[in-house]
Amino acid sequence: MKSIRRNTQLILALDVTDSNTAIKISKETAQYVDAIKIGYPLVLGAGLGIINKIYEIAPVIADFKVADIPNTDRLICSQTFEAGASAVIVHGFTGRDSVSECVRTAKDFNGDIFVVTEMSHPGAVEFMQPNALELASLAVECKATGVVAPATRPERVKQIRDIVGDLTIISPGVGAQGGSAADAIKVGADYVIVGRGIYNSKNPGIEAEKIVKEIEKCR
Ligand code: 3DU
Repeated sequence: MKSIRRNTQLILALDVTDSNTAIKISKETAQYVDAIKIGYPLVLGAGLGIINKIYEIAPVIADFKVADIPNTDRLICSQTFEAGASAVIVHGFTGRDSVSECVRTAKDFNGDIFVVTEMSHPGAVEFMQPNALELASLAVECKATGVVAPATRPERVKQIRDIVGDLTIISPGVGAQGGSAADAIKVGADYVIVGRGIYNSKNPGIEAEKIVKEIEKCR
């Protein structure tokens, strides 16, 4: 299985809902992204087979925010890895047994698990923010590959970095949600995730290249 690359530090969030558009944008942006993150919008629109089609273009992160009992989590993760995903995003609030089961399942496929800490939208301050640092610790304890942390709150990415050490931080919220790629990278994100800012633009390739250049300046 292809691992997520470490070249540009940009991950495309491909939340379009039809297969042809998804493939077209994947091809246009492939040289600028280290992985393509897909989730329910695309899989519900195009079917699970879309994972394999995109995998031929770039490594795929399946953002299914898995949040169930360990047995159900195992079934969801194994189906997703079998479909060709290189990584699966899971919630941590379900507890260590559920997260550990996801990590165990990922190992069977040589895949990665990323645990959500604090989400990037305003509502995340209600229930997620008070628990985000503990969720970050849980990801370390369960030996996840990394965590998802909010580019909309760089100060939180910094705090989460202090907790997760050398785990990988992937950071959504750049562009449409108001976060900046440079700020997120400067405070310790390994990758920024950008969706609408790229796939809604007239020329997704050019937009992706712009963000990559912005990231390069921070190195
Ligand atoms: O706002 P954008 O269009 O750039 O998309 C961001 C993507 O990242 C989108 O797929 C969303 O579901 C996902 N995401 C967050 O935005 C925030 C999180 O905390 C976790 C995932």
